[in-house]
Parts: sequence; structure tokens; C-alpha cells
Amino acid sequence: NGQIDFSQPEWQADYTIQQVEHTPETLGAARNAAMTLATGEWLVFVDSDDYLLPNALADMDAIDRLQPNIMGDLNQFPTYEPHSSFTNSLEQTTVHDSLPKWGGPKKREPKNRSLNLPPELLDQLPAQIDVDPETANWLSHRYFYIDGDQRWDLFNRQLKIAGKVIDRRLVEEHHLQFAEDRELYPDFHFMTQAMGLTTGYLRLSEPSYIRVKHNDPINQPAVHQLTVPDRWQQRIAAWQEALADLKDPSLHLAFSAYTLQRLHRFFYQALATSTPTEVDDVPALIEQLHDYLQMVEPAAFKTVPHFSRRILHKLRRQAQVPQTAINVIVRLRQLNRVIHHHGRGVTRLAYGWWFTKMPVKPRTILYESFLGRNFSDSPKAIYNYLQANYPGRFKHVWIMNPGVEETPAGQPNTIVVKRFGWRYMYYLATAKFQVINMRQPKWFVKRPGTKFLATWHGTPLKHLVFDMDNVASANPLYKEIFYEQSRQWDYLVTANQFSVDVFEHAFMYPVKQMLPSGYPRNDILSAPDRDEQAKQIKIKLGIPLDKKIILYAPTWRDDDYYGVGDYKFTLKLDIDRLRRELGDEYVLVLRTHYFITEHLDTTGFGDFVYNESSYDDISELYLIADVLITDYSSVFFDYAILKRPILYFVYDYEKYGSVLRGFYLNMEKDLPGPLLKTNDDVLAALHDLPAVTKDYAAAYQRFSERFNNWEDGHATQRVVDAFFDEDLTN
Ligand code: C2G
Repeated sequence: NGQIDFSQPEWQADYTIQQVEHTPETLGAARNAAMTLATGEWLVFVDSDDYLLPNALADMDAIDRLQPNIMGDLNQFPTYEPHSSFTNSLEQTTVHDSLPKWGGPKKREPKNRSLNLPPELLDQLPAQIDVDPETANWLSHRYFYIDGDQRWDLFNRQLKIAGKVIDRRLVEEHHLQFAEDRELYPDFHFMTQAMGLTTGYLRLSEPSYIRVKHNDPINQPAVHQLTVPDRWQQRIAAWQEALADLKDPSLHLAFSAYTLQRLHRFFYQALATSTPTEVDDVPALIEQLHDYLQMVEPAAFKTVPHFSRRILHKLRRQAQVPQTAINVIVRLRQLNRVIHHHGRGVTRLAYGWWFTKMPVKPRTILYESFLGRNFSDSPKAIYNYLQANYPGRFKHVWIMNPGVEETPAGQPNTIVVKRFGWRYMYYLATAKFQVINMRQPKWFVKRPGTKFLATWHGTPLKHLVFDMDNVASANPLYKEIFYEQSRQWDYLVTANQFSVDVFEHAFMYPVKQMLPSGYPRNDILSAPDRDEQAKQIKIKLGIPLDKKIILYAPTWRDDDYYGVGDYKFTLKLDIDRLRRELGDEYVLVLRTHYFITEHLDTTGFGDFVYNESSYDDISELYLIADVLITDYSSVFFDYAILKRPILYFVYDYEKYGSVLRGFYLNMEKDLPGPLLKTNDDVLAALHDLPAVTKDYAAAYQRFSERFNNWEDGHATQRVVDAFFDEDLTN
């Protein structure tokens, strides 16, 4: 039901731990040592941080009855990240994901896989086969069985031993061993030999092996994320070993073809992409490739695209890469990149090749808030302050997405540029100062003499980056990318000591580069004329001055999304009831998080609801709100400066806290307002706000001292003085 609690008894297996005499130095040695200790009939390989579903091995029982030898495969979930929403992984595991991906020489997929099941299996295990009578589709079987040469099609994903089940007698009889003398790729030789010795391959059609990914290449890198300069040498050495022992000609061809395909991809990547594959000693690699290609089955060359084939043929004859072939591939790859970025590629190329070579412009400041979605937040406060106090001193460049209505266009010394457009690329490369509240692009080049101010966008409540176990909805390289990007920040703005402490571990960011200033965006909340400002904002939004305002500003949910960076929001607040019970006194201002791309339909609630999800600056909405309803959004840290009542509508509290994210605060104790799980609770609180204020007076006081004692209305000045420093006067 969307959650797994690994501490539950059904997840605990009976096992004994046996100690080997010497600590094995490589992965292969560890596997060999384990095999000498194993006594059962079958060997099942499970990585130490992975899990098997409780009935995984029971399902595999079928192998036991099959003769001759068959290799079993427990079938992995495509990804499983600890504490991420399990439903997501399950949903993504459509049966199509468990189809073998293409890896070997081109062969047609067998037309009707259900006929592929050996009669023994059908005879012996009728109860376990569940054929869809309409379609006779193999996907509805509990097994996917493949034999003969076809099973070599599975090469690209089957060369890893995790999740495989194999007859131990076979291993013993043929002295199958993992490679011990290398750090990487110990499985190749073992797996190819094992597949050569078995005649069939049986995979459960429902995944039952859970491969845990931490997605933290910085602190907990997976083997494929390690920086190993001779990775390719090790890989080819493993191929050489495997191929040398594969006598069967059909296997020889299949394996050769698989490796040539990999080489093709390697050329493609190593020579032409922006992420170079590490190779420390190119001549040695070429020498080794030359040797390896002598062993390869000649017919396999036909399976790779023409350009790579030419390189491979040449390499086979002599240990040298022909320059013309490389040039052509490089050009094609560049063209490809330009086409695939839909035009953005061209401007990006200009950024890298041209703009970053131009001189840095010493008085230019580039600003971005929330990925160009609005003119807001601390960058806006800094901009306004500089305009008021240092007029004419700087050129200001604001990054804005097309279609944003509220922009600083037309203000003195200010231009607005389109995100990813030509001028954007130009200023990104040449502005001396960058003031950004989220993250800069991955490909951003930090040039000498430039200064980067990361203002960030909230006191952390939800676990961030390195404190997060899951990044299910984000890029798998999220942590690594974040780490690299934050190394380019010269300063990080912090709102309180608490944030300083959290950012130190969550971002692995040095404290000495943090500015203990308070948030520039919050100065407006302490402004002497804030009541007058509030009145003007109400008038601007068309809200009657005699109505009080409830601001509902929830955050986003990691598990509620359409795709990467594209989030949904399901409104759980009963607006109709709010209107019925409170409509005379209040209006509701609805404000969804900037990640939510869905436009909530609020027609039908008349003039009770003001959907201000695209209003540029939430701090102006704080100013007019008499009460805030939020959940796990950092908005309440800022709103609390106003000392007005805060309610937490946390209908998914258990799930959010334990499964999706986890919090830095003790939500039960540390908050300045009540946790409310139902609409009844929310309404009861709204009906008696004075009671809430009274009940939470002490907690509010503690909260303000802990989080808001730097917020005195002068944060912007402190940040500007520290960051621009002598550039303000020289
Ligand atoms: N925000 C907003 N409207 C909302 C929610 C958030 O305008 N309905 C803005 C606020 O400025 C808020 C910021 O976006 O402070 C960050 O939003 P969070 O909900 O806290 O979530 P997130 O973007 O994940 O950032 O350190 C803080 C964290 O990074 C959280």
C-alpha cells in the first residue's frame, strides 16, 4: 500500500553469518569465499543491502523440478530507493520494463513466447501457470522462459550475478569462480561460463528482488559510480577472460557482438559527449583493444553501426584510432546534441565555445528566482535594495521565463532576459555577480573573478540532499550534481543558526562561507509601513478590505508527479465547507508550490477563493494573511515573523514524515501551531483562533527565538555589504 517497513518480521530471514578466515580484498574474492561455505542445493546471490520479497524463493521452487540445468533470475524492480514511495516503483514496474532489453546481435524476438515454455514445465506445474486465454500472452505467466541461442539476447542485463539462482553442483563440478584479481567486473567470467553450462534461462515475470539504490555518489557510491581511471582496461580484461573460455561458437558470436556494441557506445560517449568517460592511459587501452579484437568473432563486426565498425576494423589491424573516423563521430554527435536540445543546444554551444571566453563584466549582476518563474524572493529584495541605495552603480539582468507578467522590465539599468536564450547565455557567462535562489545549470562554468551568491529559498524542515535517502522523483545523479554545483557558490545566505547547522551536513557546505544574515526576502515583513503595504496589495488583488484572509500554502509531494520536475497536487482542503462556514468573514487565498504545474480548478467557489499560485511574491501574500494554513512547507518560518496564527493541515503526516522525506524538527513539539489531520480539525481551529493563539503562545515564543531572531528587517543590507563588499564603492 505504498509503504514498506523493513523492520517487520516478514522481512527478516533466518540466516547465520559465517566468518571467513581472511577478509577478501575484492568483490570476486568475497563471492568465491562465500561459495566455499555454501552447502545448499542452490546458490542465490543477494547484494548485502538488497532485499528479497518474502516469497521470492518459494516462487523459484519451479527451477528445482526442471531438468536439465536452468539459470534462475528473480527479476529486479527497476529501482527501489529506501523510504521512497513504494507504489511508484511498483507502478513503474509494468511488465514491459521486465522485457529483456536489446543487447546482442540483431535477432527477432520469439513471436509467441508462451510456446517457449518447455512441456515439462507445463505438465508439472499447471497450477503455477496463469495464461490469459484471450491473448495467450506470456506476460501473464509467472515465468518467462527462454532457451537456446535466444538467451544470449539477455546479455546486457544478465552479466551481473545479483538476483541469480544457480545449481551449486554445477558450480562445483566445473570449478566456476569469480575473478579475484580485479576490483571491477568479477561477474563476467562466472556468468558467461554459467550461461554456457546451462541450457535455459528462467525469469520470474513479477519482480521479487529489490535492489536498493542510495543514489549518493559522493558518500556511498555504487560500484558503477566509483571513479576508476582504468575502468575500461578492467572491463576489457574481463571480456578477454570470458571469451577465452567460451568454446561454443554461437556463444562466442553472441558475446563478441555484445562487447562490440558496448565499444560502439563507448566511442560515442568518450569521444563526443560532455561527460567524458575516464581513461587514464589511452595508448595502453588502444593496445589492449587491439589484442581483444583479435579474439572477437569476425561476424560480430556487422552488428555495430558503420562508423564504429570502421574504427573497430582499423583497430583490429593496427593499434591506432583513425582520426577521420573520430572527427566524423564527434561532428555527428554535436549535431545530434543541437537537434535534441530543440535550439537550446545552439545557445549552449555558444555559451561554452564563445561567451565564456569573453571578458567578465565587472558591474553586471544576474538574478534568478525559482528558475525564472517569478520576480521574487531574496534576489528581488537584494535588487530593490541596490536600486534604492546604489542607483546607477550596476547593470541588473533578470532571468525570467516567457509569459511571466510581473517583471522588473522598464526599471532603470535593468534588462530582462529569457531563460536559455542568447542573452541569458551571454550574461550567465560574463556577469561578474550571480544572485540565484535555487541552483545554477549543471553546465554552468564558474569563471575566475566572478562571484556567486546562493540565497537559497527557505529554512529547511524537510530533509535535504545528503540527508535524504530517496530522490525517487529526481535525477538519479541528484546528489552528485548538487554537490558539484554548490562548490561553485561563494556564499550561502542563511536565515538562522539552525539553517547553518543543517546546511553543513545536508549540503556538505562549509560554514565559513555561509552568511549569518537572515533572509532578505523577509525584510518586508518587518517594514514600518507594512500595514499600508498590505492594504495596497489587497486592493491590487481585488480583495474586499473588510474581509479577513486565510492563506493556504501547501508544499509539493515527492510521490505525486507526472514526470521529473512535473508535479501534481490533490486538494484535500474542503473549500466548499470553508466557504459555507466562514465565507461571511473570510476569503481564502490559495497558493500552490512552484513545482505544481497543475492548475487547480477553483471555479464554483465564487469570490471566496483567490488562486494566487502564480502571484509573483509570496511574502506579499503573508503580509495580507490573517492566518496561514500550510503543511511541510518552509513558508511558516517566514510567516511566523508576523506572529499571526499558523495551522498545519497534515492529512498525510505519517506517510510524508516517515516514508517520503523525514523532518529536521520534531513536528509534535517544535511548531508554533497545531497539527491538524482532518477538515473537521481545521474548521474547529479556524472557528476559534484566539484559543489557538493562547494554547500556542509559549511554543510560538520558543519558535521565534530559535528561528527568527536574526530577522530584524535589515538582512538585505547585511547580505549586500558582505557579498558586494568593495564593489559597492570602488
Ligand atoms: N513557496 C511558495 N508557495 C508555496 C510553497 C512554497 O511560494 N505554496 C515558496 C516559499 O518562498 C518557500 C519556498 O517556496 O519558502 C520553498 O518551498 P517549500 O515548500 O519549503 O519547499 P522546497 O521548494 O522543497 O524547499 O530549505 C527549504 C527547502 O529547500 C524546501
